Amino acid sequence: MSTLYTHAKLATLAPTSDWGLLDNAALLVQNSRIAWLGAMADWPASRIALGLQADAVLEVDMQGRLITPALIDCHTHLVYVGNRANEFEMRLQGATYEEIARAGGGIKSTVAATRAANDEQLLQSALIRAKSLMAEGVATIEIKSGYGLSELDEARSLRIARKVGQALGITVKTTYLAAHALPPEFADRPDDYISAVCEWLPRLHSEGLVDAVDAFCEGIGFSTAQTRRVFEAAKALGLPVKLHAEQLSDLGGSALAASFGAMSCDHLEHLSASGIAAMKSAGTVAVLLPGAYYFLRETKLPPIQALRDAGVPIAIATDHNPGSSPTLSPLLMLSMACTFFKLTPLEAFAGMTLQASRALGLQDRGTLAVGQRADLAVWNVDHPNQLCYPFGGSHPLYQLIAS
Ligand code: DI6
Ligand code: FE
Repeated sequence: MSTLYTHAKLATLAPTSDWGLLDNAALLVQNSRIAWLGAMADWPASRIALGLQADAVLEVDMQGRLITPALIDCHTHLVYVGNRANEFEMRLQGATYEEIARAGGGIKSTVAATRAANDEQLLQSALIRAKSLMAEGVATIEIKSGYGLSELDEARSLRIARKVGQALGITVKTTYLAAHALPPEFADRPDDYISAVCEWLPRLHSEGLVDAVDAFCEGIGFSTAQTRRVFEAAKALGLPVKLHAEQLSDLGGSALAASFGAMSCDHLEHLSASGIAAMKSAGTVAVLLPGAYYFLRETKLPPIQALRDAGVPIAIATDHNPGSSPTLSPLLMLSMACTFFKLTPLEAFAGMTLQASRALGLQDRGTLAVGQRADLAVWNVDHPNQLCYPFGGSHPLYQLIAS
């Protein structure tokens, strides 16, 4: 059976300079793909041209609602237990994120909690988070490991990430982020830890657990030399890379990542002109994370205009994690991308659809076009700019259709 969504307004995002709005339109889904879209008036002739009998098409009246590509959250850390509200309070009293991390809190405290949890606790908490993202229109989620930091615990996190996708009928792309922090077993031996990270990777990859490889390249994370070793291990397996880069300082991680053809560099508040040029020539997407910018009370903005001028694609994601971005609202991120980063609503929305698909190396989603996956978000708004303008509690999603 084919399904035709009728009387809809479509925001196709197909011409990238524009919302690609189509009023009084219809969209045909066959075998989980968009098989046709166009004006309602063109449907009868198109149905015949497609060789479809009228009774082979189930018609669903959208009553004028807006249909967009489903959202894509291309940067999350969904698999962990616990919370870091205590560190939030410490930061409000003057401690910095870096000081807390250096004192053994931060990522390491979530690693301890995550290692102590059982599989069911870990899965259930990840499912609840993923469902919250879906409630705001997300049908593709990138999920990083990085709160296990041992071979067994990293494998467990990645397996749970895969299970989230299977259980909820959405796409989950997994990212191996063992190079996130130094676990206690390797205290003061970061190079030995990186050797272990590189050794675990082929085994986890052979289990089908890894879609991409990431690292936290930062003063409180890993150096560019250590990141390079992780990227060499990924390259040897043909795995794409991405990087947490230039969030708190400029180590030149973006240029390194670009030299490995990175799909994305993420955060980028301290990105330099040479980093931008390297990203542009490698076709690397800039993933901006307004939640972390807000929650860490950053004041240095990513170089948005320079990224725009250079033609580097800009994506937006939640960066959901317990330490620097405990948000589960992609729509709030769209609003913040506009208010903090001065993206236009179209840039922000394309950043969580079209550009986010590029950041994950996915060509089959992020726009409404024939042949694309029929991952659709149906909204109770008249125009997609209304998705970027309210902040908090707007609940505009009518239906998520995840193929
Ligand atoms: N950058 C981030 O935003 C998260 N990881 C990273 O490398 C923060 C992770 C955390 O604080 O738990
Ligand atoms: Fe992150």
